[in-house]
This record gives sequence, structure tokens and C-alpha cells, in this order.
Amino acid sequence: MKLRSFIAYILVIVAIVWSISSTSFATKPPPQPTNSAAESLRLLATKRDFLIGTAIKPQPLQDDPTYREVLAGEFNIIIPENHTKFWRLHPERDRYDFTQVDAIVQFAQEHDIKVMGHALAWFHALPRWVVEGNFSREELMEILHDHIQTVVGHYRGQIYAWDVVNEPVEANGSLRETIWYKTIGPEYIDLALRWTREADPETLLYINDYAEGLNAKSQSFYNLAKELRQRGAPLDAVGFQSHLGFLSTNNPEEVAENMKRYAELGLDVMITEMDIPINQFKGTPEQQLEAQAKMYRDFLKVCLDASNCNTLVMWGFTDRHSWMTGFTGSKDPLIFDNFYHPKPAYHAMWEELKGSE
Ligand code: 9MR
Repeated sequence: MKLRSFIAYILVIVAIVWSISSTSFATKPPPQPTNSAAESLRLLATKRDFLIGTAIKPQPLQDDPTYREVLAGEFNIIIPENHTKFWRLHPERDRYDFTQVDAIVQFAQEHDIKVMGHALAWFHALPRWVVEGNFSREELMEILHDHIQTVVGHYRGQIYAWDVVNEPVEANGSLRETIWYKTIGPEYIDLALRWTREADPETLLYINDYAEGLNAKSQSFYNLAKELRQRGAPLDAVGFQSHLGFLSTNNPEEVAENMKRYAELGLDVMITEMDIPINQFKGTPEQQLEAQAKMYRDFLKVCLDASNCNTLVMWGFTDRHSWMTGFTGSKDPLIFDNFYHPKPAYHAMWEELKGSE
């Protein structure tokens, strides 16, 4: 009898403990985006003159209040992910369309957020009229000049930095054989920089690539930047895209070393497109998220510690709207999940920014 009542007693205790824990689990509120908290990423970054940003898309900006709320709460700089690309802004030779970007710039100004522009001369995202036009050297120079003058002029004084030439080098270290390179010659880079400076003397000018580590491609990107400086081209910075473990190295020591040599040239480095797909990490989903968080933190620290890096922009902020969504083999690369809940990567960056105040 004694044994039976002891067992009954244990069962009652187990039931109570189980019901308390499951109740608290069921009623536990989902983690909230921390933009309502006193200290967001943005606030911590702003306190130390650091720019923390994200690429953005116009559709959710227009349709989704949570997207807008998290964006304005957490970031002090943005890059339109696709809408400042050539084919979006300049769909026909005699027609420009600024509607979407004007709305983005207006949102940014209302929320005191800086805007970066990407990308004036790139081999990709060109309209057919450029690619298939069979233009002569003089005609293509006129087209690029007109594009830069009109676009950069339209946003004069409103764009913090322009990505003037995107992805100018190949993996093997040679200059990429883009339509601009093949038709105008390698001087298209100097010309594009000069024309951008003329159209907006205040904006920062950078060239951008996935050339962050130490290899043939990054050596050639570095040589290009050095030669541009030596020739007196108006270049202020280089962009490290940082699709880590995907297009780019995931070795922070190499990136730190690479940043140093740009400092010696008097050039800033901006991290412009950072994302970290979790499938590159082994282990359970929780372990993958922790490894992702550590990598976000490590690369943020590289930038914070460098004398010439004060900007880190991610290629989106919620996995719901990442360019990798739908890719097999590369996923969930950002710091908020599909439902705008901050992931361990968010908290890791938050701690790093807080710690470095
Ligand atoms: O994320 C962008 C995707 O939505 C576009 O379809 C694609 C082509 O324009 O470009 C993606 O962004 C790229 C960026 O412009 C340059 N660096 C690599 C980025 C990821 O591919």
C-alpha cells in the first residue's frame, strides 16, 4: 500500500511539473523583433558611428508593416537589392523609371536611413537594348555616360555611396570581359568613376566584388584599386560583398589581413552584401544556427576592429525575402527568420556591437 501511494505521489508531481512546463511553453510569447526594445542594432551602431544595414526589396516595403518596422528599427543604411540596377532604372534607351527607387529613398529619408546605390556598370542586369545593340565604342561610352549622369544626377545629394563598377575581376585574376570592357576598354572603370564624381561630388565611390580573402581574384581586385588610386581616379572605398561560404571565403583572419592593405592605400572597406547560408555547417539545426551566429559575429568584429571599415550591410534581413530562398543547398542565410524572429545570429551581432561600445 505504501509503495502504491508513493508511486501515485510521484505521478502527481510529474503531472504537475509537465503541465506547468507545457503551459509556460504554450503561452510563451514568440520572441519579438527587438526594434521595440530600448537598444536595437541600429541604436548600438549609431552610438559608435557605425553603419549597419540591409539590402531591401520594394514589394514587402510597400505591403508588409512588419518588414517596415524591423527595417526602420534595426538599420541605419540600406541598399535597394535590385532596383538601382541598370535594366530597372533605364529600360529603354530614351526612358528612365525612377518610381520604385524614389519611394525607397523617401522611406529612407523619413526614417533617417542612408541609401547606397548598386550598381552603375555591371555585366549583369543589363537591358536587351544595351546587350543586343551592337554599339560602337563611342556609342557605348555615350550610353554609360548618359546613364551615370542621369541616374546619379537624379539622386544627387541623396545617395551616401555608389557602387560604380560591380564585379570587375574574374576568379583567375584577370579583368572581367564585360560588354563595357570589351567595347570601351579597361578605361571604362576610370571613366565611370569620373562621371559619377562629376554627377555627385559628395557621394562615396566604390568598386565592389567578392574578393575578400587572399587569392588570385582578391590580389587582382587589390591591384586594380591601387592602380586607380595611382592614376588619380576618384575612388573612396572598395566593397567586400561577403556571401560567406558561398561566393566568398569564410575565413575572418584572411579578410582582416586584406582590409589592412587597403588601409595602407587610404581606402575604406565596406561590407556590402553579407549573408551566411546555414547548410555549410555540420550538426543539428541548432548547431548550424550557432555556427552561423559565430560567423556573423566574427566578421562584424573584423570590421569593427579595422581602422578603415565602418559599414556592414547584409543582403537582406529576413530569410523570408532572401535571394537564396528556393535555392537547393543554400538557405536561411540572414539574421531574422521567416517570421521576423531574431535568430542567434542577431543576438551575436547585438552582443558584439554592445560589447564594443
Ligand atoms: O539578390 C539579387 C537577385 O535578386 C537578382 O536576381 C540577382 C541578379 O540581378 O542579383 C542578386 O544580387 C547579386 C548582387 O546584385 C551582386 N552580387 C551577388 C548578388 C547575389 O547574386
